[in-house]
Amino acid sequence: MDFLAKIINEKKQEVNDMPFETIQPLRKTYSFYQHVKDHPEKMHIIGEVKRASPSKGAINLAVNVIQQAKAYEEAGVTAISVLTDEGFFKGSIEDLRKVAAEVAIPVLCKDFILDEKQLIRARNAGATIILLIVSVLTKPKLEELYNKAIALGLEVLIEVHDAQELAIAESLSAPLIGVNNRNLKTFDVSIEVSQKLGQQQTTNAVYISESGFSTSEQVALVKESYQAVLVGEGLMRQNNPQEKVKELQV
Ligand code: IGP
Repeated sequence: MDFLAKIINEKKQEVNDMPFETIQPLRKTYSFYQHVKDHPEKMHIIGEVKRASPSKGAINLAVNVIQQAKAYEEAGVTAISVLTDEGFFKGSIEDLRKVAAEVAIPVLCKDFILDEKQLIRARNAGATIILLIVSVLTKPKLEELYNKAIALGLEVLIEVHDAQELAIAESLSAPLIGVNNRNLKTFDVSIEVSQKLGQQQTTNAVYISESGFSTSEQVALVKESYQAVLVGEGLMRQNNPQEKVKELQV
């Protein structure tokens, strides 16, 4: 079984056991999409709080998530992503809740979302953006969750990894499209994935290149076709994440 299949197997069980929460008020912040459109001159950065990953093991297990997120915010990131998967990434919804309570900017719930219960849980914890990964959902399920998330007032980042998936995201007129440079089945990372798909964008979406960034030279490679980059490990391994965010701004 590949990595992704293992993750999804466990996630199905987790979601099964998850209670249906009552809906709490949406946390107030700006729209990530609108903010990027209003500031087209710069390369936006989404800083990710990521303790560990299935491919790398521990990255920064004992991180103080609030300190880390505040460092990102002070350095000028446009949003913060928090890995909430416990089994494979050692994150938690509590990590997201803590971060969202302490920052003013949009927070993305980074998880493998399969069910509406996860949308409500993310919103109640303070997320204003959620991730939907095309390769783990059927087209009808993707559309259903996309529409439910919008109805909940959430912004949706649709993640793709190849041209076929990109076409699906674009067919939904998704405002936020993420191209993951990492293949979730093998965990191989190549920024060329974003460069190649950069040629195939056909909508007015905000395009975000995700994974594998640790230098400003790498960020510059995707500057032409992408308005934002999402950076996890490259910031989590730094003693001074704030300095690193500034360095990556090209
Ligand atoms: C961050 P990196 O290489 O900077 O640590 O990658 C982010 O893109 C990655 O964590 C990610 C991810 C995902 C994790 C992208 N899509 C989906 C879990 C699920």
